[in-house]
Amino acid sequence: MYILKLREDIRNVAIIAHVDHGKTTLVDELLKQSGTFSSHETVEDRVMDSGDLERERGITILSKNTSVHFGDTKINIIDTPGHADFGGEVERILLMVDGVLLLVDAFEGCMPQTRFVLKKALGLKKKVVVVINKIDRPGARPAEVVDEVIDLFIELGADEDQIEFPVVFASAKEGYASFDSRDREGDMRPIYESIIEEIPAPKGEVDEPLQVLFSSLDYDDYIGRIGVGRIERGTVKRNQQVVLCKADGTQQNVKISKLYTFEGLKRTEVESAGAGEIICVSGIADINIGETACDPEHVEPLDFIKIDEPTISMNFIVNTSPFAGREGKFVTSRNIRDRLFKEVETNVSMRVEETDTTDTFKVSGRGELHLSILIETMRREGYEFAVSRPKVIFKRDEKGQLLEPMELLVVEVPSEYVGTVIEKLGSRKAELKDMSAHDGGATHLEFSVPSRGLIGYRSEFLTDTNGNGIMNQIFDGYEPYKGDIQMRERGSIVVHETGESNAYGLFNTQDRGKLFIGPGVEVYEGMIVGECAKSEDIVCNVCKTKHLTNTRASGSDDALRLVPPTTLSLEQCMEFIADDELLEVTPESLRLRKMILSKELRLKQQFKNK
Ligand SMILES: Nc1nc2c(ncn2[C@@H]2O[C@H](COP(=O)(O)OP(=O)(O)OP(=O)(O)O)[C@@H](O)[C@H]2O)c(=O)[nH]1
Ligand SMILES: [Mg+2]
Repeated sequence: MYILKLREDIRNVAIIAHVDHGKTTLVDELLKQSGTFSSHETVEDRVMDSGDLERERGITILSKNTSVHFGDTKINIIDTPGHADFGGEVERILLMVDGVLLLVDAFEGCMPQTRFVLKKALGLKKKVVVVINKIDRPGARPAEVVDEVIDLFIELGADEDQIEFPVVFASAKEGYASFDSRDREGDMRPIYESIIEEIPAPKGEVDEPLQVLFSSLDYDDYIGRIGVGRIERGTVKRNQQVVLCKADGTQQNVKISKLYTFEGLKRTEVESAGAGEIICVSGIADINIGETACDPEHVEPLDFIKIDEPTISMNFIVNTSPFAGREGKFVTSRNIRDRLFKEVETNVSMRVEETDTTDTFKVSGRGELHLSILIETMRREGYEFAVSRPKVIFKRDEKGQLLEPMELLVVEVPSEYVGTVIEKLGSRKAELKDMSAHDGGATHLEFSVPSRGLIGYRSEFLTDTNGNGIMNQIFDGYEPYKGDIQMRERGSIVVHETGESNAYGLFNTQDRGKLFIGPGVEVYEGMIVGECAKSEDIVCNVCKTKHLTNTRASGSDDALRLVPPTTLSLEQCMEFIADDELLEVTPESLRLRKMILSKELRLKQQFKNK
């Protein structure tokens, strides 16, 4: 039998987990303790979260590569995003590695995304090392969490080999790890050792014909587009001619002008690299994810896994508000079109479609955060546009039956809120699947709920539980349509005429609901400045000034007590808007508006609809 050689000097590992379970913090520690940084270097926390939005929000959005050395072995590490909306990333990243560290929070235990990423890893037959992290947390329950992980492996149909997983207990934050759950000191050595002993060395012959599978893309202002992939077979050299096999089956002759490997946080240029290595290449202008670079004499493309389909979509529309073009640099249909189509080249689980109207594009993604990150990125780049209410993507089965996306929702709340949560979710067609009480008074609830029903629920949930609840959701396949859901219970407070809001106008409006703006804000007719306490929209004059009389009334404007306005975040705005409303996005402002700005025309439209 022919036995493939192993690259004993390399390990390729991805770190996977539910959001916030400490992946990026663990990478920090693995970098630090392997001596990657010199002693005088100050390294910021979560150094791999290098994007602006990543740092601001404290979440990982794009997976990133790094490497550390332990003894004679180079460990290539890929930090992955934990948020469910970026799950598409994780899946293809797994193709570059031979094993994973599955992190589970010692307090929270297994969460929806733990299940999702573990399922993918097991499905691709990757070796799993379980790391019970945050062991330092008060209330950490490592033994119970290990049991939960075992149950999860069984439930996901792991084979016997897989179930024999090694476990390390760690505090990424405090910088120690141990095979004993009682230890609270030490260093990261047990993690490095587990990687080297448990995760198989990559297989591959350096003398065979070249085959590189690209699973990720990067961009650099100086060198342009960069393909990140793993050498499955052979050796690649700088300036080598290769045949690039595209996803559509076509082939292209290209030259790899430069070649890099990951060393710590940097890309280091190398002359050549052999099977088992993770590399970056530049010089291929239109390289895409899923493509294989082959030796021209042996063109054998590798299979690429199917990326999960989008479940939610919204329209990106040219801004037509009276304030259009004031704040943005890129405002035309052409600008928006080009930017959106550029996005989908690298953002693989996103789709963009043209529509019947040239100024509207339908953008589909894996969830609200997936779309809101794109919106935020574009506005920071100087784009201005409007978006419509996010809608879930329906499908039909073979028999023509309407299907809708479902979510598995896991809620953790103090027991006094259980009633409200169940009731609210019930009206959103959620079905309670599981309920159990934890020590310390928290109740764990699991629901199956239409994705549709969860749009806009998060802020309601936070209010209902006074911020004491945690909710996590994950896409859970398509099911037959569950029937109508009454969406927003309240109407909007709509501006009567264009002008500037003032204290008097706002004072006279604030009893009607919750205001989103304070005085001194420029508004236009048809703009939305608050949520109405009633179920229908009301039109208010927030720019109205007091009639001047000869004798100044005793209470001047200063005496008008205004309730502080509620400022909505981008996600809250997206969740707030109704079907006949839009969110206007510019580099400086987020404005809510009716699609039809004039009250008269809105009434006519309503009349027609009846
Ligand atoms: N107490 C404690 N906190 C930790 C530990 N590890 C990470 N944290 C904290 O948990 C939070 C999330 O950490 P991250 O490293 O960003 O988590 P992540 O898994 O990379 O998150 P995503 O990439 O967004 O999925 C941060 O506030 C960390 O400081 C730990 O071992 N103990
Ligand atoms: Mg992270």
